[in-house]
Amino acid sequence: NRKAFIFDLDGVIVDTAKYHYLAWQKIANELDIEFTLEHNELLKGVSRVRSLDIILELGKVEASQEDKDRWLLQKNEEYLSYLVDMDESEILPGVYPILKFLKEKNQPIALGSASKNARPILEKTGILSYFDVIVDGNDVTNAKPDPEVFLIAAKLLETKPEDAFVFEDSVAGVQAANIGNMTSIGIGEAGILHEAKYIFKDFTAIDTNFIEDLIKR
Ligand code: G16
Ligand code: MG
Repeated sequence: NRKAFIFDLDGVIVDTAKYHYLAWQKIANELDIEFTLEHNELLKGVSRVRSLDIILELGKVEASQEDKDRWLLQKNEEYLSYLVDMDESEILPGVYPILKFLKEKNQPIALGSASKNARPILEKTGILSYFDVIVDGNDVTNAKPDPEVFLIAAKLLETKPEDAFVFEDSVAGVQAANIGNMTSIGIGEAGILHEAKYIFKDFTAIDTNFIEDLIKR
């Protein structure tokens, strides 16, 4: 069967989660809302609009759509300011060798991200050409844990969901893969990502034998 390898972006390929965090923290500060790293887990893999709602809920702040739109714009501008100098050095350890291995084995590769900034990040880090298909925040209506983003990716790669493998760092993303009937591979802490079928602390912990076994299934 034709397999598909679907990668989340933030927290899997690049460590942009820290930039999202810094940008949201700035908004939260201005609104006098306490926003910790623990709160930030709730935002991982979650769309920009939903992220703001979660922060406002944390602070029990009610806001007009106008205010929300302004903060969303402000957050994205702050976030983009961190991306200006981004280059291949920001690719997380172990990711590049796995991408290369999959390419050598002629495996279909997709990006499945909630971010609307996915394309420029892949361009800046020099790995855009590794992806046969890119599905991002501009293409989906339902946010993770809805499996839409991964289902579209599998479909475009002409692979059945049960033959697709999803690399994810967020709880919502792991759930999305599971709900979509795909094999979830958690990248991060086992305590947080316990719903994933497999869990690795990062890509340096994944060896090519593991990938080879997935391809042969
Ligand atoms: C990412 C991040 C989220 C972020 C979302 C939207 O998703 O994990 O924290 O809120 O994208 O990003 P943007 O504001 O750039 O559209 P993923 O799915 O790549 O982890
Ligand atoms: Mg992520």
